[in-house]
Amino acid sequence: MFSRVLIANRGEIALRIIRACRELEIESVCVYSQADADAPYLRLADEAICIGPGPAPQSYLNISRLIAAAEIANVDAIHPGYGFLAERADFAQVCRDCKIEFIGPSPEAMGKLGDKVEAKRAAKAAKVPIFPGSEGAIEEEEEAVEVAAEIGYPVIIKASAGGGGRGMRVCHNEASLRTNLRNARQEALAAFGNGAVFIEKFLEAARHVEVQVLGDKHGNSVHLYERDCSMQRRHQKVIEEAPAPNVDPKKRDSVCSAAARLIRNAGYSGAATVEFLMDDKQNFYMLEVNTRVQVEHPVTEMITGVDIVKATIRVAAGEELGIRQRDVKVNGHAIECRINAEDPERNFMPSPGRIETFEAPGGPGVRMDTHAVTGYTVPPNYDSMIGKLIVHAEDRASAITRMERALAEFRIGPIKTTIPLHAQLMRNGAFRQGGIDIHFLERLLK
Ligand code: MV4
Repeated sequence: MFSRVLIANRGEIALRIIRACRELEIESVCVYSQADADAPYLRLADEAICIGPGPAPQSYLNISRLIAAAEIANVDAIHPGYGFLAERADFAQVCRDCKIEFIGPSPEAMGKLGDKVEAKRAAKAAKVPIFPGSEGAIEEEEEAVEVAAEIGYPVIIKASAGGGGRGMRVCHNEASLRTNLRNARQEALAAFGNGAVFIEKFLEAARHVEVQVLGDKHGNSVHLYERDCSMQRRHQKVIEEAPAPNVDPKKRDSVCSAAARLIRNAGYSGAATVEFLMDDKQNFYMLEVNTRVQVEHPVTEMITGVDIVKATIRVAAGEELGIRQRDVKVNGHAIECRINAEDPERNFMPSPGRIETFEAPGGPGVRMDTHAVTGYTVPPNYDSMIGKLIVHAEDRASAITRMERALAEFRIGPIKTTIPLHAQLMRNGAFRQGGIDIHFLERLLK
């Protein structure tokens, strides 16, 4: 096992990794930017190293500074968390070249599953359901027109290197396909340095269902069932839950097994999420693979009892997963509300600043993953998420009641947060039924 791990991240996920290291009796070294110099979680690490000014390109995204810190601190491994450098195959390769273990997949596996065209190819070979569309990247405009005629409009153009909804265009006829294709290529090249685009059938209304998987370096892989993340705004998830409500058990088992097969075939080690859209007949279509630990991993931890962050560290150190698929059971229901320093009354305008009041909820079945405390100042430099409130209960209805109770206990001021929005959503009839689609929240907010 590792002796020392460098955490190349900040905020709640840095703290989550510090805690995992402590429980594994590994020393943690946390890097921070000048904007985070006063953050209280840094004192919970064994060592903290300033790597530069607030702007991420000069700190959390700066590979040479991170490697310098890792060399000085003499760590065995680097945990990237999520965001920043977590899905950069070039960073994983630099770590390998410097003989520092990257806690995540190999650069090869990351490169393969992180590219959407490659991931679709791998999915097809592993019999993971995908949308009908072009075989690989589009080379000629005429090829796209032929494929679209075959699968029928509407179709969607996506950038192979894109993610989180960037570089997508919906086309309802041949003329718009031709125009959009030229623009999409240019945009993809400018934005991602890779002009490869592909097309597939566009699905209007759907649910976002994603499968959590874990792999090790010995060819073992398991799935930890699925999450529903349909409650989102502008491709930012707002509420996540596990398991996905109202899904047929046979369809669930088939899509979850398929996801585990995909990462096993790719020789993938670490945590991955295979994202799907699910239509109203509960057909699944893979969207993409996220090659990292995700923000919403706690809901899966709560229903399966598996510590996903510890698992990523153990498998990176070469240990076997030690989890048999038949032993992974779903226990009850978990819901996560993302607490953002934003004003839902003012179009989600960021609300950074000093937190004067911070009274977090507690009691049975309540988990708070946050680095915020009374007196903490939310810096304006980064993502506005300041924490996650997670509840676990015996069933979905009880979990909703418990979340309402926990949200009512929560006091944060004077900064604005998304707490009032969550309280409203917990009372919403469609949400309470289970099975809202990915456009629900944006329709509601209009
Ligand atoms: C789609 C789609 C409909 N049909 N693909 C958006 C983010 C990226 N991961 C893929 N996305 C979509 N791909 C086909 N063939 C609709 C979306 C989409 C979406 C997906 C998941 C969660 C929220 C979304 C919001 C708008 C569009």
